[in-house]
Amino acid sequence: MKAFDLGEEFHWGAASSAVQIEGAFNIDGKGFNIWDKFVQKRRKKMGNQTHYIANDFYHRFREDLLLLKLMNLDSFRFSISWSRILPKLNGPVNQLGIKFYHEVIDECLLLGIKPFVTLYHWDLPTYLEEIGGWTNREIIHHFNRFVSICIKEFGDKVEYWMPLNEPLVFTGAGYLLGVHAPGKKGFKNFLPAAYHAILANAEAGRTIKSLNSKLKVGSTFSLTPAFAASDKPKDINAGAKVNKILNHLFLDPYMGMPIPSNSIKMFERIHKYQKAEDQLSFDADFIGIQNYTQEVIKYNPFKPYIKADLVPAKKRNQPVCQMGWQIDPNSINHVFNQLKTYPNLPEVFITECGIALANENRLNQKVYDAERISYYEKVLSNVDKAMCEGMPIKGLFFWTLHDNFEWSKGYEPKFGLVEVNRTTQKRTLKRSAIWVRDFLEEKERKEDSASFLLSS
Ligand code: PNW
Repeated sequence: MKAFDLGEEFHWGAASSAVQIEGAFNIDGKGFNIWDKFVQKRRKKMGNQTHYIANDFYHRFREDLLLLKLMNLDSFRFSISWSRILPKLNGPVNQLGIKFYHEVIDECLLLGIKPFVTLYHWDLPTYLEEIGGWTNREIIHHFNRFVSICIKEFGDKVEYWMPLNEPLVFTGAGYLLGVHAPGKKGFKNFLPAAYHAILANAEAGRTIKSLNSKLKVGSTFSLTPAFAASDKPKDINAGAKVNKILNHLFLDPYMGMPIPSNSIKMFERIHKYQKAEDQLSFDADFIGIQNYTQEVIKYNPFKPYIKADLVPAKKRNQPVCQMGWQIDPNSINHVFNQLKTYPNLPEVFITECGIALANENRLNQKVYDAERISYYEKVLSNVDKAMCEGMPIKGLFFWTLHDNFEWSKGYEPKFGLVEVNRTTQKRTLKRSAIWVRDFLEEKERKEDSASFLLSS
């Protein structure tokens, strides 16, 4: 088995988010968030699947953190549920929520696992959505209050902080396409939501640094390479536009470059929300990149504003995962090429990467997910290569620790290294989890003997 080099200081982790694993959606003082509401409304459409119990991480986190340990992972990425900490508009802090996250963090530290905390993984409190959510500029103030509370509580135990998870996905799916909570549609919602997410991202970073300059701060961005379907100028133009939206709209201003608002006529309106004093860039300690696939784009004159369409992977006869996404572990190489163009690139963490596969290959109660292993092997060798060429990658998080609630798609897509029985909550390591355990063990053995040889 190959032991990837990737240096000794590399962080190996698994990633997760509150809505997708915690459950306990209405106990111990937690308030409602937009996903609680969205799922309640669409319950029938979703075949009665809810995140109300999910993986019951709220009660089983000790067992789950042991699973990380068992796989020799040294880091855990999870998110803090905003409405568990602040259940009411301008109301008091929910001490039971605070206690829960202290317990999770303490357990991580006890086991020698580094906590990496996301502050917003899409679960806006409903009381904020009632006043417009991300479309209302007041979100900046509310998010900063939540961020400050978390930093004051947990900042002396947690070094790595990620203000936002994938601003493109929660604004695009939630405020443009309406397929994620809060289910809003159209540019009139998307443009202000996107602008306020860009600003909130930078403001939250500054808030964290002003409270404790030693903390490491960086947001996470979904980066999905987009290619033109043909050499025709119209397709090339369509591909370039979609590339700007998918890969530049949020990352560029964070890195100190202009919002690429000239790529689509409609996007110029984003500046309506901008005030002269707004500082959209942030001098981040790191950025988190999340890549799952790539897209192919063709010109479509009937698509309002964008005039472009994705060509589904299936139509292109490409292998797909359960999400319908093209399986291509080499997509990440294009992301690295994009990152090389930023002159001030900070450290990079791959804060998510993964593949959704049905747990069908069973033998003797075990899940043989060979395709996940070969996917990760290829991703890791691409990461290895990029690092050899000088890309400052400092860690990688598998998405995800265990099969969980995949948002609007419910429990069908399975991204986990660990299987969860939905009736009994029993956890079973998949073959890929054993593979992670073994190659990390092998890596450690090699490092030990190398340092022994060097010291003798
Ligand atoms: C991420 N895309 O979302 C999220 O951070 C996770 O919560 C989620 O479970 C995971 O990926 C798998 O879906 C994405 O369209 C949603 O390229 C959409 C895309 C990428 C990531």
